[in-house]
Amino acid sequence: MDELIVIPFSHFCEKARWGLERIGHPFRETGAMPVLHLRVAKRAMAGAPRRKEKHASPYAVPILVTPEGPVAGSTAILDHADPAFCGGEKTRALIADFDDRLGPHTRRVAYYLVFTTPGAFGALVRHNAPWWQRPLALAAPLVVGRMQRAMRIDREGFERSRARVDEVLDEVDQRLADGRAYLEGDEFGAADLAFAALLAPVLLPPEYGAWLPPVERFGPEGRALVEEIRNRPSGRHALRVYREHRR
Ligand SMILES: N[C@@H](CCC(=O)N[C@@H](CS)C(=O)NCC(=O)O)C(=O)O
Repeated sequence: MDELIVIPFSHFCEKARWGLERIGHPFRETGAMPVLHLRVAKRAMAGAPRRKEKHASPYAVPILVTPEGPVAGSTAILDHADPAFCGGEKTRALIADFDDRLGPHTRRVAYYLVFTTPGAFGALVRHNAPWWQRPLALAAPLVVGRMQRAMRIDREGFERSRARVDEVLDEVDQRLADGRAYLEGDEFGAADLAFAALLAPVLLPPEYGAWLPPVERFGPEGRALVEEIRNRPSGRHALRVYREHRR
């Protein structure tokens, strides 16, 4: 059976996991915490051509390990499982745009909120890590420091990324303004899945495929941010997509 290597709470991993489940492609999941994922990913990618990722390292997850070799990247994984799943050119362009302009920025915003909330990163580890990686929670300050540097997670980055998320949400609000039920019309599709998964770190939908902190855990700034996103048309759309299509 194919093995999906993930950082369990990562939203790009959620996109792949949700898509594979929907397609009905059998897989088992191997989870690793950030930084520890590097070893697992390097082993999985051994011998494969080096990837160039715009917003992540060459060892970014998700990676699907298949008998034919590793498949890296959420969309490539879905294509491997079902070449028709991501639809035609227009849908693919929309998904690629969410990958590029939404995912990296929701991640930075969410990590900033987690890193500035006492105990939140440790809780993410304790709830999501395989048992033998749980002691990592004790080394949280070291791991957090490394992640902050690697992903430029600071106040300035948070504010810049927050504005970028809003830009994409404005566009999605606009797209939904004609009353359509889904991003591309009447039917749920891969673009809805990608959008909802990549927005999830700042939406915190209860149906998410890994443990995310409940909104009450954050301070006033984080709670207000999540509530604001949940209450705009694009946020309501993603919440509904989770409620009606995640399981
Ligand atoms: N374009 C990639 C992005 C994947 C990505 O950014 N993965 C992040 C987790 S959200 C990661 O593995 N970061 C750690 C690293 O880059 O080593 C995809 O669609 O899968």
